[in-house]
Amino acid sequence: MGATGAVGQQMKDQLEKRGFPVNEIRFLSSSRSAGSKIDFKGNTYTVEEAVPESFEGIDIALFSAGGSVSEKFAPEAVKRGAIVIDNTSAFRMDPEVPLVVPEVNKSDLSLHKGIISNPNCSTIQMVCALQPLKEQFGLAKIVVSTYQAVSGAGIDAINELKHQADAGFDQAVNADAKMLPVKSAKKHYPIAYNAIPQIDVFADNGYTLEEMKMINETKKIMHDNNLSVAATCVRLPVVTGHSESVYVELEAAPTLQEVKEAIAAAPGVELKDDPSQQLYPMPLMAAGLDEVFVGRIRPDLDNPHGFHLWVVSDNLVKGAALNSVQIAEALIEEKII
Ligand code: 11C
Repeated sequence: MGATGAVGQQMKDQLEKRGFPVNEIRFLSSSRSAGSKIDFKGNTYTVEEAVPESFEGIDIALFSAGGSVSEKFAPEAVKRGAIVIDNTSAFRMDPEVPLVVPEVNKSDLSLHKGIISNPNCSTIQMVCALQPLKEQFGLAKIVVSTYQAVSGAGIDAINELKHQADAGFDQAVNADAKMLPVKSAKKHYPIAYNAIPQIDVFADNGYTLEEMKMINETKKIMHDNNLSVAATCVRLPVVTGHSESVYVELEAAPTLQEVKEAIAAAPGVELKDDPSQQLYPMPLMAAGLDEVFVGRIRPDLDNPHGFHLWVVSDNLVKGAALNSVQIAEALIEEKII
């Protein structure tokens, strides 16, 4: 569901690339995109407009078409026997719905009641990097600042960045802007040559919803309501790949080498950290790749429990499509489906 969107296209690629066992597949969308063609494993499919009956006979329904679409169609899919893996925020904080990053809390899948939520992209990459530190040293506090790509806001936002960038720096301040910081906002700002410290709308507490997602989702995935988490989320003129500067305080006081070894051994995470070679992760080099890359690891200069990390991952891959497909794979591995 949402097959023609930025994440939907990546989901199709991941299913193909990972050899997911598919007997039959349906590509669904709103009426706007219905009729477009999608190639999958050598066959061409026509995208169908979703109706409740579209989910008859479906085992696993991957959703990424916006929260209101999930609210409308996910219960219809569940009613017809499907397990829904939903990549929207619609159900993430529902206590009845597992919110899963397989590297962190795969065991929560067994608690599902039909819907499983895929976390927000910026949350996923952070918890993948921090889970090994939690397991080995205990986590007390996280302060994260993000540097997020426009692809998180969809294909129209990517096109707007390209258009504004092509128009050049001299035109940047007056560039036509309709998509960012969020389409529904009263004011829009150009993203080319800019940095926008607002992702999604503001909550009453002065944080944006993106920041609150990082805070609340991290606590839920890590099963720790007492974990202290603060987030500042910023949009940059990067097409794909979210970056995060993470300050973490651990319960233990490990050495830098111990922290690096823990991160290097973590599933789905790659250590890319050698200042002598100017080696560190960057979004341009992470685009299209599966891993969460971590570098620039430094001990805090004042607090022996504190460490600073730089975490980069493709927000459409591990941050969305890959994580959803890994959840589907885990359902099979764990014999839940
Ligand atoms: C962004 N993180 O970069 C958002 C996109 O809740 O799944 C993903 C929104 C979500 O704009």
